[in-house]
Amino acid sequence: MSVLLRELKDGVLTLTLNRPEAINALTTEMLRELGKAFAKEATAPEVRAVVLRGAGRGFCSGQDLREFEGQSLSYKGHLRNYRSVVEGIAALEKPVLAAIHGAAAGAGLSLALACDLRVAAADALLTTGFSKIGLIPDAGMNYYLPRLVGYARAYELAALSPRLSAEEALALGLVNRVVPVEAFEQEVARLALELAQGPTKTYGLIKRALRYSAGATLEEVLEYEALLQEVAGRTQDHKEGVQAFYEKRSPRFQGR
Ligand code: T3D
Repeated sequence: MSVLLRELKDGVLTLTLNRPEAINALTTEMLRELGKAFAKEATAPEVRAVVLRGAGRGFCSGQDLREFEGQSLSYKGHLRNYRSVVEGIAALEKPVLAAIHGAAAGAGLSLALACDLRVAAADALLTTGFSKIGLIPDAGMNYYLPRLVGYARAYELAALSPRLSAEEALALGLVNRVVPVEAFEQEVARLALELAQGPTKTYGLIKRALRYSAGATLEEVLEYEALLQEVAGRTQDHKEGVQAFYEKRSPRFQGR
């Protein structure tokens, strides 16, 4: 059985981390598969949204702490595998949704934070976890965590590694919404389909604009968004959206 399951349905590519016996602890093989999936499969035109999730009882317990047992690990080398995944998610001009149930720990949480949206089941447990084993956050967490929750909270979460419930994570802004366990599958499928039926090119441009704004001045953002709006304004989906408004109906976006 593959360590990464892929399913494409109705424009949604679902990537499922598949080592449930270790709460989907990440191995080199899994990271390479994920890197390929975001760089290649997810870029196919028929894919209009991506869901990242875990098999079994949790999302992901972070790096497999048994993979390099007894070896002296070159972190610089090893972290390149994470980098490919995190950069792949950032570069993908399509929405990426993390569906978090059960535990999301360490680098598993890093991957969830690198996604564009996070839906948590009410049983989710989020923890940075790194400091508990004497490490600093990695796999992009130092970038995303302070941007999501601010420096002081990021420091606290990284240094003390508390175990956050889904509701606590929601209050901090780490997840977008919390869904009862019994409604989780349905809500993830519903939201993923809504994204896959949206104006895909525009979603890509939104991602570009928001990412650009993280390191830009107001003047630069105003300049850049005008440039991107030129692109959005020429999409078929923009025409369709306006036409649907005139005709008082829901738009039928094709992602073009
Ligand atoms: O050293 C490096 O490689 C550097 C890289 C670092 C990047 C990181 O991600 S650091 C953070 C690594 N992750 C953790 O420290 C989390 C470790 N796991 C936990 O804290 C807990 O397992 C959970 C909170 C995630 C879930 O707890 P619980 O009680 O629901 O499950 P469990 O019983 O602890 O785990 C179930 C099985 O999964 C168990 O296996 P066993 O004993 O039944 O054979 C456990 O050992 C295994 N497992 C859980 N996490 C990992 C793991 N195996 C390998 N690596 C793991 N990270």
